[in-house]
Amino acid sequence: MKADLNLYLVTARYEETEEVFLQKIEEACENGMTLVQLREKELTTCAYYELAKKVKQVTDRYQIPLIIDDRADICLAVDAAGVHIGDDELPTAVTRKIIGDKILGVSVKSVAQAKKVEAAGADYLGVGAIFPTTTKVTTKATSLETLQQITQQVSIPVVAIGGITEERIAEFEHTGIQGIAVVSEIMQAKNIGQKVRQMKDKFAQLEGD
Ligand code: TZP
Repeated sequence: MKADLNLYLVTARYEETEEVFLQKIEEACENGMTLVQLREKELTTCAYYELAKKVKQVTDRYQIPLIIDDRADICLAVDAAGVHIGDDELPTAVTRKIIGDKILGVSVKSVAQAKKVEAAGADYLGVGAIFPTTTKVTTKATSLETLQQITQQVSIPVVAIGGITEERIAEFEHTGIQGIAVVSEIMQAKNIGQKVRQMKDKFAQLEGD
């Protein structure tokens, strides 16, 4: 896979202007984010496309791959690095056909799902929500134990997501994850640059397996 999943920013907008939103992404990129996902659920196709072009200008400046949430068409339209899909999207194998060798990430909550999407062509897995989060309405949390079972039973990289704060990073010790995906802890940080650097340091201190 052509991406470093270490510290993965998943975006959310909090009623700020578009300019401020783009500045936040830029500050995160400048300070060590390794991957960015543009995640939009409410925008029209046209608005999603326009925003994706602008975000890609930012990520391109730092040579950080941009992943588009849910939309293979927008990924191809802006020549992003890849797509991230969940349960409600096209099946993994179909998305793989559409995007060719671009990066394909898939959200899963169980070992069975993880094995299935790995076989269908996923490049990496997003597992969560691990901790309580207000960013996404999730039916059921995924335990750290399930996370560890997934990392042990698939050979593609796994990133954890959901309620991840700087303080909670230590809880991922020995889970075998390749990275953490974060929304609010970074997008709502008072000092985004400092938050990114501190989270990266904390993650680097983990033992891994
Ligand atoms: N998928 C599972 S939890 C989640 C997504 C997109 C939201 C994570 O947001 P936060 O603010 O990092 O808890």
